[in-house]
Amino acid sequence: MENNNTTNNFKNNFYNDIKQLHLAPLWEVLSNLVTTSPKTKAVPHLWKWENIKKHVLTSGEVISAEEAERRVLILENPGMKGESKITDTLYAGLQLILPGEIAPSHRHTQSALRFIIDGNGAYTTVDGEKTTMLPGDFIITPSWTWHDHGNESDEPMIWLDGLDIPIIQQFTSSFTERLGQKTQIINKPEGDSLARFGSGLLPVNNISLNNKVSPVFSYPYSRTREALEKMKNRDKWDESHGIRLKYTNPLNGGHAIPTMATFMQLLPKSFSGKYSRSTDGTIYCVIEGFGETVIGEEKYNWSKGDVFVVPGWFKFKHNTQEEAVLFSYSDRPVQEMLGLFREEVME
Ligand code: GTQ
Repeated sequence: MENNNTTNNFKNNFYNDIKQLHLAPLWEVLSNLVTTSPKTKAVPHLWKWENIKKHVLTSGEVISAEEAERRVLILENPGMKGESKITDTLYAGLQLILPGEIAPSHRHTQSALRFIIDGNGAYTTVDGEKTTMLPGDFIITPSWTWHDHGNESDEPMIWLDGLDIPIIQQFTSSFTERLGQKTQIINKPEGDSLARFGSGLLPVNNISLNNKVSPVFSYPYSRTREALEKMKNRDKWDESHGIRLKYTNPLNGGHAIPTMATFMQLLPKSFSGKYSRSTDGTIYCVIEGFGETVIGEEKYNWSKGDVFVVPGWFKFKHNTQEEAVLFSYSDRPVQEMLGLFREEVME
């Protein structure tokens, strides 16, 4: 008895002493730190366009784009409330620009992508070049490029914003600046970057082939859709992902954005996909069609404008009623660079 007490006191003293010195015993937390397979607080979730569109539009009556700087409703993962994250490493939001409004020019070290959901012909200006936005278009805002958004059309425009905010947070590398003027100077004609870099040709001179980010700012849906359409009758469908293309940097064939992989995929009518899983939690946005994604054992029924998230290492499969087209993004490039990316098809 006496001996036991002595041992207990000895141990308690040890734990108290080390705590005072900001030391902690690994043996109490090791199995939570180094897990046998990925663990995340993120949960699967589906945001139905028909339920959220009206609230995005109402945000236009609550605050102006200029006052808000960016008028966005964040898509928060229900498992990570208040963290402004949709997965552990990525952010998503729905941004609204009303006719006549301008979201003033700024830049930041976070990279952004825009996937256009609704509206007709608002614009974003990136690094001196204006780009008109149409549904299905994919537009990038590389790290530290000036960008402002505006709407000279007569309809509200809503798009999905994807940013690497949590990654930049992890690396304490967030910087931002405001230009101090609403709009930046436009010094290139519209379509310049696409003409120069997005036609299967590259300028011969003065091009650095190891630029980490694509020099193409805008990947119009018309071209993406045509590529999928041409491929669908000839190519073998992937048993889990249908026909899936990745947006690339034409300088090196890598991902368009260094921190975020971006994809567009076509699923045929009556597709019944095989379960698969991968280490990159992925955000999907529906641009055409109807279907469902089964995440774990739970079914998520989707249609145009819906956004859903599949957290990393959750098994999932897609089924369709109609032919469907899905945009998606994840942190895959970072995992690939670090040699961490894994995926598997489940039997
Ligand atoms: O459009 O620059 O959803 O800076 C969040 C932060 C959009 C933007 C967001 C941003 C932006």
